[in-house]
Amino acid sequence: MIAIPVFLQAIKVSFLMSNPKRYLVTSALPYANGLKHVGHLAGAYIPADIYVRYLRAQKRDVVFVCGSDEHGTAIPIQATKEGTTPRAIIDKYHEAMKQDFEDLNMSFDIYHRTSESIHHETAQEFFTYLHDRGELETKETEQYFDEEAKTFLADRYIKGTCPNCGSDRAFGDQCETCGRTLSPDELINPVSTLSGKAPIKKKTTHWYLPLGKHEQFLREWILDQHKDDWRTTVVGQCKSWIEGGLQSRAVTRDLDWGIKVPLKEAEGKVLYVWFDAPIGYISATNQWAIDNNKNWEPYWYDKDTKLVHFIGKDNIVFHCIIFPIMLKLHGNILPENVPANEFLNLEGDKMSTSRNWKLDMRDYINDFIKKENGGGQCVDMLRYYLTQIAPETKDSEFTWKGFQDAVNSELVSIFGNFVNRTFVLMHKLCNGKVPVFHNDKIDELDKQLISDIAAVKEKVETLLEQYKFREALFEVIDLSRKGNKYMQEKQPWIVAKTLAEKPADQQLIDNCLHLCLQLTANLAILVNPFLPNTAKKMLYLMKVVDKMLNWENAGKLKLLSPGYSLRAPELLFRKIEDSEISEQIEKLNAGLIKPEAITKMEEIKQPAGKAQIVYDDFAKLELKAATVTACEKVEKADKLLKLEVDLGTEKRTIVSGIAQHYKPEEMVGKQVIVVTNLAPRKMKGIESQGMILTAENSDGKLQLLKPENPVAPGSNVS
Ligand code: B3M
Ligand code: ZN
Repeated sequence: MIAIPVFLQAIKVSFLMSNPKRYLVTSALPYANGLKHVGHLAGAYIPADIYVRYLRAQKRDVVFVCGSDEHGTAIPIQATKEGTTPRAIIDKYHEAMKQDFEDLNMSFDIYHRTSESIHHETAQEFFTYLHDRGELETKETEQYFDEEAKTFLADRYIKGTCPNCGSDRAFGDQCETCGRTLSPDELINPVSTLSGKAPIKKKTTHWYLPLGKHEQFLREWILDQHKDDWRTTVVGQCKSWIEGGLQSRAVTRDLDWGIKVPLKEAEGKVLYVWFDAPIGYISATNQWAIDNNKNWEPYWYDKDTKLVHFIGKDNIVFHCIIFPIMLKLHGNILPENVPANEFLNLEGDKMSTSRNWKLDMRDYINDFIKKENGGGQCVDMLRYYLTQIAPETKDSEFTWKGFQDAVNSELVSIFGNFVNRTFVLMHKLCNGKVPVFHNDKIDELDKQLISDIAAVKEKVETLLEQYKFREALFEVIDLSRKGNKYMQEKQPWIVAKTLAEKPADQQLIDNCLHLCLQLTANLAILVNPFLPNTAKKMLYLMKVVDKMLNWENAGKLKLLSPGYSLRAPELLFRKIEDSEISEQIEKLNAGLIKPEAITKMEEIKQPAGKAQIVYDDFAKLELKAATVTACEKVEKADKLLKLEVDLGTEKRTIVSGIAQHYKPEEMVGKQVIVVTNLAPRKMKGIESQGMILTAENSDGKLQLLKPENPVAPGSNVS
C-alpha cells in the first residue's frame, strides 16, 4: 500500500466536515445487566473519551453522552438469574457501571438511563412520528407462546436442540455450542425456559421498519459518500447487509419489560430494545440541556453538528443502518462517522462473561486503581495499554505481559524517563529554574528537536480526526523518545564536568534544558486527551495552570518562561512488578468456568472468530513434522507448489498454495508441519495427501510454521 503523505490526508479530512459548529459524541449504552469488561472499555469508551478531550482542548462545542441501556430481554433474564426484579437489576447495574466509568475518568457530560420518563416519552414520540406518517408496516405472524406463564416468548426464552450441531442447549436466537445464529422455528423440540413446557404457536401483530425501502439511501450515504472516510470494517459490514437484502425489522415485542407501544391496539407490547436504545442518545442530550440550561435541538437537527457514534463491531448494523433510517425519517441529522472497533481478546481466548474469561473494569479498579493514592497513574496505565492495542482494524489481544511491557518499557522508560531526567537535570544544573535559551548558541540538534516538536501537533491532529487513536498516541510517545535521544546526544551532565575551565558552556546546558522543558510542556498538551491524569501531574510539576493545555499551545516553544522555578521531580509512573502480573494470570485461570459447566441463560454474544471447540474436536487432527524432499511449481496454477515430504515412515505428495511466497528450490530441506489425516483432495489433477500449516502476516505474506529446532520427520505435533 502506498502511504498518503500526512498533509494530503489532512486535506481529505478537512474536505469532509472541516469546522462543524458543534459535536455530539456518543458511546454505546451498555446493558444494565452486569459489570462491563475492559474489552468494552477499549471498544466504545476510551476512544470516545480521547476524541472528546481533544475537542475540548480545542475549545470546540462538544457534548459527550452515554447512559445505561435498561430494556430488552437481557434485563428480566438477569433478574431471573439473580432471583430479583428487573427494576432491582437496572438500579444495581446502572449505579455500578456509572461508578466504574467515574473511577476510570470517563468524561461524559451526562451518564443517563433509558428507564427515565424523559426517555420513554422521547422514544414513544419517535415511534408515533414514524407510525403516523405511514413509515411502519404491520404484520401478523405466529410466535411461540407459553400457556402456563401466559406470555409470548422472546427468542432467548426458548431452548431446544440445535439443528446444526445437535446440542440440546441451544437458544432460540443462537446455539452457544456451535455459535450458529438461529431463529426459534429452527429449534428441534423447543421448550419454554419459563415453565419448562413445550410452547404453542399463537398469532400476534407487530410493527416493522421496512429497511428495504431505504436501500438506495443507504447505498448513496454509506457506499458512495462514506466509503473512504469510514473504517473499511464498518463499510464492509454495511455492504454485506445491504447486498444481502434488507428485510423489514420488527420494532415491537411481546414483552412486559420495556417502553409501552403508544397505540391502543398494542396492549401488552413494548418497543424493541434496539428501537429505543439509540434514541437514548437523544433523550440524554435533552436531559443534559435541561440540567445545563441549554438547547438540545441543534445537536440533533442542525446540519452543522458533527455526530459521531463510538461502538463495538457487534452494534454496527444498528448504528449504521437501522438508526440512521429512523433518524432520516424523523428529520434528524445523520452520524458523520461510526468508528466501530473490533473485539479485544484476553490471553489467547475471546472474552466471555459466561465462561468468566474476562477482566472486568471493576477488577482492575479494585486491584490497581484503589490501591494507589489518587489512582490517576493506574487509570492512565490502562488507558495507555488499551489505546496501544486498540482493535481499530482487527481483533486484538490483552495480555498481562503486554500490559506490563507497555507500562514498563514505554510509559516508564521512555515518556516518564524523559520528563524525570529533565526535571532532575534542571534542578542540578540550572538551579531549579527554567534556563534562558541563547539563540547564538543554537546548533543542529536543537534545530532538529524544534522542528520535531512543531511537526507533531499536526500529525496527531490528522490521526485523531481520522480516529486512528493508536497511531496518534504512538506519535506522542515517539516525540518523548526523540527528547531522550536529544538529551543523550547533548549530555549536559558531561558538559557540566568541565564548567570550571569553560564557564561559557553553561549556555549549552541552558539551551538543552530549556528545550527539554518546552518539550515537556508540549508533551503535557499532546498526551492530555489520552492520559489526562498524567497531563495534570505534569502541570503540577511545572506549576502552570490548566489553560496551558489548550490545544493551540501545542507546537509552541515559549510555554515556560525563563527564570520560572519548577517543582522537584516526581515519577509520573511506577513499574508493574512480575508478581502483580502472575497474580492476575492466576486469578484469571482460577475463575475460568469450563464450557461444560455452563448451563442456561448465557449472555447474547456474537462469537469473535470461529465457534469454540472442545478438546476432543482438536484431538481429531493428526499433525506431524515432515521434511520437504522435492518441490516444483504446478503447471497453470500460479499459487500452487507440489511438494514431496518425508514423514519418517512414509512419503507423501502435498499441493500447497504457497507459490507466491516461496520458490520451489527454497523449500527443499525445510521442515514443515503437516495435517496428515485430512481427506485427500485433487488440485489441478494432483492428489494432495495433506496440508501444510502457515501463518499469515498483516500484509498477507505466508510463512511456514515449523519447529524451533529440527525434529525427526514424523514427530507428533500437539
Ligand atoms: N446495549 C448492546 C451492547 O451493550 C447495547 C448497545 C446500545 S447502544 C444504543 O453491546
Ligand atoms: Zn449448535
